[in-house]
Formats: sequence, structure tokens, C-alpha cells
Amino acid sequence: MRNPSSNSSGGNPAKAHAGRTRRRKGVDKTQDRDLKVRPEEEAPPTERIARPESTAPKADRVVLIGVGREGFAADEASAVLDELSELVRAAGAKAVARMYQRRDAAAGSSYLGKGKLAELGEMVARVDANLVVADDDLSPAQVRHLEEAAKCRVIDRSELIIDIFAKRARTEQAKLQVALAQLQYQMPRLRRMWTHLSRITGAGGLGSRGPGEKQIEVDRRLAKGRVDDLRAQLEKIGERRDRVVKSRVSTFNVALVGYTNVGKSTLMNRLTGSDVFVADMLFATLDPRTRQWDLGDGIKVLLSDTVGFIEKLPHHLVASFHATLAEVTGADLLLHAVDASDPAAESKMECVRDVLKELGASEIPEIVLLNKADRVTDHAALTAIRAKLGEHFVVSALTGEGLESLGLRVRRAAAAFENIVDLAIPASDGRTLALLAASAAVLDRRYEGDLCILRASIPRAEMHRFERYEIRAKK
Ligand SMILES: Nc1nc2c(ncn2[C@@H]2O[C@H](COP(=O)(O)OP(=O)(O)OP(=O)(O)O)[C@@H](O)[C@H]2O)c(=O)[nH]1
Ligand SMILES: [Mg+2]
Repeated sequence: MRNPSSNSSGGNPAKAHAGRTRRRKGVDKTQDRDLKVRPEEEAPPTERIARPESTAPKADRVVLIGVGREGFAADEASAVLDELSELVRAAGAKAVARMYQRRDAAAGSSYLGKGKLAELGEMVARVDANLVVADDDLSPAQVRHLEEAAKCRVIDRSELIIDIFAKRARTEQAKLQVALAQLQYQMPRLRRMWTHLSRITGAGGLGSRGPGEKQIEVDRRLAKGRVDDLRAQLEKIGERRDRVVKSRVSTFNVALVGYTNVGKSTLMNRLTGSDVFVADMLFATLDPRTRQWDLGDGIKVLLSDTVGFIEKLPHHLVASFHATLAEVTGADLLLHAVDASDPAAESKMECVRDVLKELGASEIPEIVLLNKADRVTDHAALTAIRAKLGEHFVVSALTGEGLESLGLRVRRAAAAFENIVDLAIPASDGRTLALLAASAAVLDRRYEGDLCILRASIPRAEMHRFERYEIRAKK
């Protein structure tokens, strides 16, 4: 399953709150008799819907679990759990053991088979783990069965990713976006909780609403109010950002996109001489940065570094990071960075394209950068990938290999990028008129008093020379 995925399991796991108190969700009738947590044990609602908070304590020792199709190659399974292990590391915890089960689907109410469940319990005890992380999104029933077997907290991949984002969020916008994703992730759980309670408290029929039900109503109202509030705040910031992106209309905008940890920020630094944070870690970049990239001959473009994508990226995160991703959707050219030394490069490329499609950015011209060329050992594999690709460059952000040709290519794209604009230039300003004639196609010319009114098609890279003469349509 490539993503961003809304998940097939149809539900998300409960998130643990303060301490070990965990919110349980009754989902189907078979679960009612097993419910152990009473409503009064729940954390207060305000705590649950507060700002984004990291839920994985630093000292977590984690067991990773995953399931795969029959016939899923062993190295694929191992790569899947390797990535999950990296995610755990990025969240500040440590993966100490792993378990993978080959099955047709992660179906069923327990995620793992019976035998594996028992094995999980033993493994958790043996390695002294205090958290289990599943590679797929879990239904509440699956969480409950797994927790019973493991005797510790169980979370899923989406929760982990949202947790990492919560830890990394620095700007106001990123924090709001994570808070919104987190809350939306939790909402279905609140709803299920409510359904479950209504079954218990509603036994006496109309008018017999129990305290638990009221509590959930309060939770839901608070949660909904907070979602609306976050949306409104984000909209405001989004409008501001849109204005910024629109104001760059006369510039050629290039965005670096790609899977997480492929070297986007390192490329950005190398190309623009900036100093963006780089780390061998998933999701090092959360807030986009835009810098000027000087391509020589007076041609300057804007280059944006963006948040990395990942397989099974939680749908809510993609949705709530829409504003941040405006850098991507507003770009004139995408540089799709790929880690050429990664055996899974191709499937990761596909995953990035899926996310771009979801963002509505799949029509933007794309150049693939096969980065980390200095680390490639399997040259035959690289040749095979190259044979399937359209326009691409083999580069290394570390050694600088290939970046000069890339610069020339982007310069060509920028120079060819034209804007049709109306200008008013003083007829006496022969120098500017000559410059315009040399660098743009003049489509129309007339005189009004001592002004020369022109319509011209100007390469965006040249626009900065003529911006101050531009006649902007009045609102
Ligand atoms: N050998 C080699 N390492 C590289 C190259 N480019 C980047 N790296 C390393 O790869 C790691 C990730 O680099 P980043 O630039 O942070 O990657 P990113 O794509 O911005 O990652 P996120 O922001 O997490 O999505 C760092 O350890 C870099 O030093 C390269 O061309 N060659
Ligand atoms: Mg980065």
C-alpha cells in the first residue's frame, strides 16, 4: 500500500495519555465484556485535545511488529522494519527487537496470528520493552488484543509519525498543523468511545444518560471547537503564505521534493550557499525554507526545501500540511531528489509521486536528481533505474558532482519561462526600452503622453528589471 494512506483498518489506535492511563475504544459488541477502563479513569478532555505533544518518552524500548503478504521477500520485510526502526529513532526511542509475520493481510482483530501474539508477549518481557510499534495503522480492536498480549502500550506507524512531527514542529504554522492532524487522528476514537458508552449507559432507554456519555459529548464538542479554531488560524496563516507565494509570480520557483532523508536540505545548502539544518534522520526538515539560487548571467531563481515524504504518510498530516506544501504546489519546476544508493529508491520515488498527485502537483514539470551518487556501489542497479527515467541528473550534494549541469538546465528552464505583462516606461528612457527589446518579445506598443505603454512577454528571470514599470490591474 502506497500512501498517503487513509487506512484500511478503518480506525486508529488510541493514544496513551499522561502516564499509563490509556483510552480504550469499544468498537464491536464482542469487546464490551472485556473493557477494563472506566470513564473516570480517562484523562481530562482538555488534556487530550491540547497542543501537539510528544507521547513517546525518551527512554522507550520498542519492539517493532509488521505483517506482509505471503511471498513478500525477506529483504523487503527487513527494509520495511528498518524504516520503522529509523522512525522510532527519530522519535527519540530505541528499537530493541522486531517481529514480522507473513500473512495475506493484516486483517483480523488481532493484527498478528495467535501464535505470534504469544511470542510477542514473551519477546516484550525478554527484551524488557515498554512499547510496541506496528508498521500499519491499527484498529482499536487490534490495539486492544496486542496490548493484552504484549502487556505494554501499543501504537501504530501513523501515531509515531505524528509524534515525530509534534517533536520537530518549530514555527507557529507547523505546530498548528501538527495539532490539527493529531486531533483529527483522535476524533474517530472519541466517536467510538461514545458509541460504546451509549451502549452501556443507554440501557435504561431515553433520559438515562450516564456521566460517561456526557463526558464524551463534552470531549467531542471541545474537540470539534478546537478543530474549527485550528483551521481558522491555519487559514489566516495560509492566506499570508499564499500572498507570499503569489508575490513570487515574477520569479521562477523551484521546489526540492522527495522522500525523507534523501538529501534535499543538503542539496539546498550546496546550491544556494545556505545553512539549512541537515541530519541523517527522518523528517529533519519540517518547515520549508526558500532561498535565492544564483544561476549566473543575472538569472536568479527561488529554491524551496520542503518536508520529506514517506510511505504510509498519515493522511491527516498531508491534509493539514497543505499550507506548508504551498511551496510545492506553487512551484514552476520540481527537483525530485532520490537517494540513488538506496535499493528501495524506485518504490520511494513512486510513493513521492503519489503524494504529489494527492497535492495536485503532478502536472508540474519534474526533473529527477539521483543524489548520493558518491555512495552508489551497485552501478548496474543505477543504470537500470536510469533507463526507466525521463529527464534526470546523477548528482552528489556531498561532492558537488553533476550540480553544474543541473544549474545550467534550471537556468535554461528559468530563462524560457515567460510572463506576459503590461508596462508603462517613460518614452525618454531609451536604455530601459532597449533592454526590454533585447530581452523580451514586445507584443504591443502605444504612447500615452510621455509614457510608452507596452505589452511584452518577458522571461521571468528578467522580470526583476522591469517590475517597477509594471501596470497592475486595480482590484
Ligand atoms: N554520501 C552522501 N550523503 C549525503 C548526500 N546528500 C545528503 N547526504 C546525507 O544524507 C543525510 C540526510 O540529508 P538531508 O539533507 O538532511 O536530507 P533531507 O532530504 O533534507 O531529509 P528530511 O529533511 O529529513 O526529509 C545527511 O546525513 C546528509 O549528510 C550525498 O550526496 N552523499
Ligand atoms: Mg531536510
